[in-house]
Amino acid sequence: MLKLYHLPLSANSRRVWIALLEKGLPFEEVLLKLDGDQYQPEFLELNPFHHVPVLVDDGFRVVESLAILDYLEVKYPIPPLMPSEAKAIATVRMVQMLSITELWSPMIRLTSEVMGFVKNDAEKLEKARQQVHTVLSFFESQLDDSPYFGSNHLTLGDITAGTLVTQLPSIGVLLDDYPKVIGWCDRLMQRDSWKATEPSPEAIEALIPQAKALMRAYLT
Ligand SMILES: N[C@@H](CCC(=O)N[C@@H](CS)C(=O)NCC(=O)O)C(=O)O
Repeated sequence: MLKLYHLPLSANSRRVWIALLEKGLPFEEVLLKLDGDQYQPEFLELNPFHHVPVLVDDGFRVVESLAILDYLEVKYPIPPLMPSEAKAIATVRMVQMLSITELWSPMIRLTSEVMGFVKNDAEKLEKARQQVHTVLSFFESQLDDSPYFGSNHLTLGDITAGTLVTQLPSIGVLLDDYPKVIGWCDRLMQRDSWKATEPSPEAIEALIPQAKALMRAYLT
């Protein structure tokens, strides 16, 4: 039985959760609060970097959300969430890597500002906004006429980027200049996996103290 250690509200966790649902795989959940429980020795043994998500499959442990997605795709290939053609694979991987390396960090800064967690200086905020818009412009160009990144079907690129991009309006980044991105977000949010994993306002409220501590540690 697959075991997922996660925090449902974390975008890093949510992308694995969505992939499991899309593939129809049953799994056991171990919920962390990230209020210090990620430093418990049993969890550090699983992930010395004290991060969720962690997947354990029949005694085999995988950390890092993108590695987990790759593992699930190869071990449980039906339905496929990865195209097989060279250009499509490149598109999916670009979108995944840019989500992690270029989008996540400025989103943390903008979230910390909207929530009032950190006093950000104006220059850093402007830079964060620009970084997000550079990614959005690139994503808009990558969608071409296909409904998903590199494919007519949902891919790991959509799941990885979608767990971040669909949250942008809630931190003050409007998508108005990116009509293809808007249409793509709408398609994602109509999926059962997206609806089942959408964070509720109550869950977001309950996470505020941990989110504040984690973002302060990340940004300062
Ligand atoms: N690169 C990692 C990032 C994981 C990550 O940063 N997880 C955060 C939650 S969003 C976490 O567990 N933070 C707890 C901590 O740093 O102590 C991945 O993609 O899995």
